[in-house]
Amino acid sequence: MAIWLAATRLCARSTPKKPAGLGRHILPRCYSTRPHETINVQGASFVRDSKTNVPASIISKLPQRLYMKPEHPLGILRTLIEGHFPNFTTANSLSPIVSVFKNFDELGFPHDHPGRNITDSYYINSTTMLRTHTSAHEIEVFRQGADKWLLTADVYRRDEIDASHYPVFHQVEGARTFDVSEDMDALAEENARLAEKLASANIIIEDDTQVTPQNPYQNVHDPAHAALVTENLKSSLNSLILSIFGARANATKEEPLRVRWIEAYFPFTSPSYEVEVFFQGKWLEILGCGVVKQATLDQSGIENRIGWAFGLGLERIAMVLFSIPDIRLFWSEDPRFLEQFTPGKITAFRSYSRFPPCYKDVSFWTSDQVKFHENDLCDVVRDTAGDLVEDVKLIDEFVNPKTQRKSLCYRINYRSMDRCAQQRPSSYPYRGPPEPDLLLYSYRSLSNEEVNEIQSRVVAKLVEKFAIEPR
Ligand code: FA5
Ligand code: MG
Repeated sequence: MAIWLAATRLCARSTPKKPAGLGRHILPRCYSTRPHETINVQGASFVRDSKTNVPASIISKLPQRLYMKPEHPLGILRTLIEGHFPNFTTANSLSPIVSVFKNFDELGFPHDHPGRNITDSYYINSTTMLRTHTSAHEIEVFRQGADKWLLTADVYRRDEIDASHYPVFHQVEGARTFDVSEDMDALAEENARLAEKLASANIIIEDDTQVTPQNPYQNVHDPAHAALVTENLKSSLNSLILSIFGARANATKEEPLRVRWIEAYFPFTSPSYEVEVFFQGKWLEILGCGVVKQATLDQSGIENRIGWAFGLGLERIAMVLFSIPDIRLFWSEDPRFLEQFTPGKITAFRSYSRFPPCYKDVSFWTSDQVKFHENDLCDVVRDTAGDLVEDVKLIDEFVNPKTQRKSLCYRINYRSMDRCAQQRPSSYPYRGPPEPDLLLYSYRSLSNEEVNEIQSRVVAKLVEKFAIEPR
């Protein structure tokens, strides 16, 4: 299931002001109370409106393009994947600023899909957003005519804060299409070859998936063709996983690499699947995929073709392959991180410092007037403290039975990854224009006073934006 489909923390937002003529408080969120101002994103100016919710800390990530750095773990992994699919056209420079239409509507996302919620996605305004997945470019790339392609890019989602979640991550999208009247015999032969190779490899593929009315072949497809394409999708991805994980996973005869296929749902594929890999004692979801909805190919002007597509997360795989314990490290500019990696090689990361954590709790009454969502707190925290925060957890929640007021207590865990006795480089960590909050960074060890100061800024912003009442 797409990650957004599992989202449960959905709620509407409101600002402190009541709209004229409406008897309820539902108004867009607080970031957006200045409708006539503009927001500048990568040199372009956009009119803010009620949906604008991209903070400066996120905008500062757009130019970084970590996946294009040959010596960066994300760049190394992208190159490895592109090497596995040598005949695929690559697209690596597509702008993360896309229309809402392209990210959602064009791919058949229903209007009430949770991913569209402003608590889950970053909107520049009502019509323009930061892409939440690389699938946003599927139709555009299919239209360019390549029948096999890979596309790597940064994607943006509002999310919680912990060691495996970051509001910016990277995906590789891949797709392949076939001419229904010409390619099917060759496809059957290719499938047989791939199956033979996988059968002799040290890999266990657990696949109990069925084609069912809930996850069907599409009516417009000849079931025999859809079966061939599905088989090709599965073999192609199993082969990719074997080549990425096979050596690193130290698969032995006794403990071969294990891959598990699960039925899934995406609005733009059918049948759809997710794939998990068993690594260091846990199942790790690494990708979503499926047979592309024919409507998507029709809109791309390739009506006579049938095809598959997948989207995989680079960070999840890179954390495993390079033994990187915290997703924030991918954004580190500390030479002690960057100098550990060599283009083309997978090497295990050696931890260079582990500063002690320092946690601060914030307890408050939420406002009746302004809706509060945990992702709001996470954005405020990231905007104020940047990557100094390791995680944010709700540790207490209750409703006063007399007043019905709700109290929440969050624990914000501050821990620097990179600090050492050095001056702050002028570019660290924010490359855009100076922003007072982000200047709180330094390369020194993180002191209690400094954390107190950051924490009081976080609380002040929560009061300002969400009318909370500290307890
Ligand atoms: C998608 O994003 C679909 N666009 C994938 C797809 C493409 C399906 C083409 C069908 C055809 P999902 O939300 O599950 O699906 O994300 C895909 C992968 O991105 C996940 O398997 C995971 O590896 C990675 N991913 C998702 N959310 C996060 C996150 N918060 N942090 C790190 N990686 C993530
Ligand atoms: Mg998923």
